[in-house]
Order: sequence, then structure tokens, then C-alpha cells
Amino acid sequence: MNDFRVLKHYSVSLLMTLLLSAATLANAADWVTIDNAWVRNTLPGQNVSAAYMTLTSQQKDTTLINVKSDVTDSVEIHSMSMQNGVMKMRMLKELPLTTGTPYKLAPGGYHLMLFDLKKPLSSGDKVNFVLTFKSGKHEQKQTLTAVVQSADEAAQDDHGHHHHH
Ligand SMILES: [Cu+2]
Repeated sequence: MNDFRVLKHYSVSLLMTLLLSAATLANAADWVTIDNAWVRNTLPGQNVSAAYMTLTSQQKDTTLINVKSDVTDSVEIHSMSMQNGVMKMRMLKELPLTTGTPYKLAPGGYHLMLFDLKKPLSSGDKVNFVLTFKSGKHEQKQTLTAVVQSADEAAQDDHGHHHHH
């Protein structure tokens, strides 16, 4: 009788331990924290767009090396800068991240360029991404879902989160 009670108690603790380790593993597995991911909606006749998000690496020497999406077969990492009064976009082979420093991909700066969209993107649509990160000899894929927004909606969101006047 006593033995049975001990065994039962033991099984429950073991189960709890397993559940807790599973949760911890899931968190520890993510090298990069990805926040505020959104994709710009398309205008009629437009088949290119861009995705924005904030990447914060939790891992040493992590580099974004590849991006895939379900709305296009062609995603590029781009930088954008003003040169002689003209906005210029440049393709980057990879994007190195500094550990613990938020890396903000935002309109007018770094972005994930989406070419040859399979369908128009409207506000509220969901776009799935698989980001591949490299650290040393290891690679890790992280999936994320970004919501489609207009630039205005995104700016309002940003305001809501960061300013309270
Ligand atoms: Cu671009």
C-alpha cells in the first residue's frame, strides 16, 4: 500500500520533470529572438514586398544566412541607404548579428526583400518564414509567422508599443 503511493508520487514528479525539461529545451533551442515581424501589403499590380522584424541573437557569433518564405521562392537580405540623395538597395549574402543587441529590420533600412510574389498580400494575411542561422559549424532553422500590414498600420503599432504620450 505504502509502496504503491510512493510509486504513484514518483511517476507524477517524473512526468512533471519531463514536461519542464521539454519546455526548457524549446526555449534554449532558439538562438535568435524574433519580435515584431511584419510584411508590407502590396499595391495593385505590385509583386514585390519586404519583411521587417527585430532579431536579437542569444547565441555567440550568429549569422543569418538564408531566408525562405511560402509567398515567394525568391527572398533576399537587403540593406538600404541614402547615396547622393537617392535610396539605394544592396543585396547581402548574410547578416551577422551581435549577441544581445537587437537588430532592427525596418523601412528605410535593412529588410528581407520578397520578389515574384505568388499572390497579392493584403492587411491581415499571414506569411510564413524559415530563417537559417549559422553559428560556428552549426546551423539552425527558425520558423516564424509575420502578419501583413500597411506601412501606416505598422507605424501606428510601433507608436503604440514605444510611446505613451
Ligand atoms: Cu530591397
